Amino acid sequence: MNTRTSLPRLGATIALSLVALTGCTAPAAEPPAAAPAGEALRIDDAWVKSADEGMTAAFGMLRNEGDGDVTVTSVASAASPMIELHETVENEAGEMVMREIAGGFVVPAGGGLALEPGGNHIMMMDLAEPLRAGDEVAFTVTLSDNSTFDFTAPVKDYSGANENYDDADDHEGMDH
Ligand SMILES: [Cu+2]
Repeated sequence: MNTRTSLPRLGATIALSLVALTGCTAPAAEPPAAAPAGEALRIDDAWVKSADEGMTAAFGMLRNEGDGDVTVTSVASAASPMIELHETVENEAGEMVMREIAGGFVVPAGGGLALEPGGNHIMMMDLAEPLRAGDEVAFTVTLSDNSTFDFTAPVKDYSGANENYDDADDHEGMDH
């Protein structure tokens, strides 16, 4: 009898404590066991393809100097409010098409992952303003442990990298 009446109160007390606890500790989370993945990552020879509007892409060589694989889960930039991580694959018709990569970009421990025209790339879906050769674009990369890594990349003119979109019907005139 006693337990039946006191349990709901106990539950409410626990819930309140949890709210108070998480409210207190949220700004200073527990230190991660390993170094943040963002500290192990760098990008060499980063660049962005110039474009007046719409879509373009960013490339470079991601390098992981850490002991564990690093997974890039998202990339953000003021230059494009929407950015996707794309891979390029051969579809059933034998055409090379690009599509959002499942699970993000995995950069192996001690290794690299190339982002290049015709391969993996950071897809800028909708430019906020024209990107001209010589401009610099700032990016923030978020990794699977929620650490981040910032880099800037110069804009270059490039006539290639005109892959087909996976569902080309929905993206007529797509050119990146
Ligand atoms: Cu793409």
